[in-house]
Amino acid sequence: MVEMAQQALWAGQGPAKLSGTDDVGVAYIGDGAVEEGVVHESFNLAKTQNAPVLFVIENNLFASHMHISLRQPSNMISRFAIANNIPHKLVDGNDVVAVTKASKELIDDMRLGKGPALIELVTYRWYGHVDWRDDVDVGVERSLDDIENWKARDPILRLSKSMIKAKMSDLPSEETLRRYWNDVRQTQGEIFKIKTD
Ligand SMILES: Cc1ncc(C[n+]2csc(CCOP(=O)(O)OP(=O)(O)O)c2C)c(N)n1
Ligand SMILES: [Mg+2]
Repeated sequence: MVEMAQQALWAGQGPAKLSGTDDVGVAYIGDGAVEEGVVHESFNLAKTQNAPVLFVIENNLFASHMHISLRQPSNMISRFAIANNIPHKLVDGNDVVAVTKASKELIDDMRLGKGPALIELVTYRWYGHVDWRDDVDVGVERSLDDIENWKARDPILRLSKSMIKAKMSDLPSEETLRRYWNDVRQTQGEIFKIKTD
């Protein structure tokens, strides 16, 4: 996971600097992965090299089985952008439109030569770190209420609801979308069962 941050750093730095293209590197990093020292070296290096890299932090509040409040003195990962003088945005990670808009603004600036940027997407991990079930991680402590409240903020359903409301497309109804979603979940479950049987 963390190595990818470094690769994106060089992917961003290489093409843009050597061939003059407006390519940018994008590194996706979890709130737990941020605890690796190399990530902080990458933030520092990206800034000092003015590399066009967008660090996308998926802050889903859990690293494997531990909540962020048990691991860090603050639940805001973008404080590391401030420490490195990197422009950043803190966004509702379950709002597809907000994420797209904020990312575009940061990437537009990067393409003007303003160097790296960081976007923190606050969200919630519905499932286990390594599984599709809700609470498979050993020792994970969280309430079912929390999971249900976050599920009500499902980004895909939220987006389709606003598209239907804005009459932006002839999308199927919410009920049909829910049926599709349940079909996908069921198929996922069946595949998993075949694999583990
Ligand atoms: C380089 C490296 N160091 C340590 C680990 C061990 N590790 C496995 S899961 C994990 C935490 C991941 O947390 P996060 O990035 O928030 O992912 P999530 O649990 O939300 O899927 C770590 C540190 C690893 N896989 N790779
Ligand atoms: Mg996480």
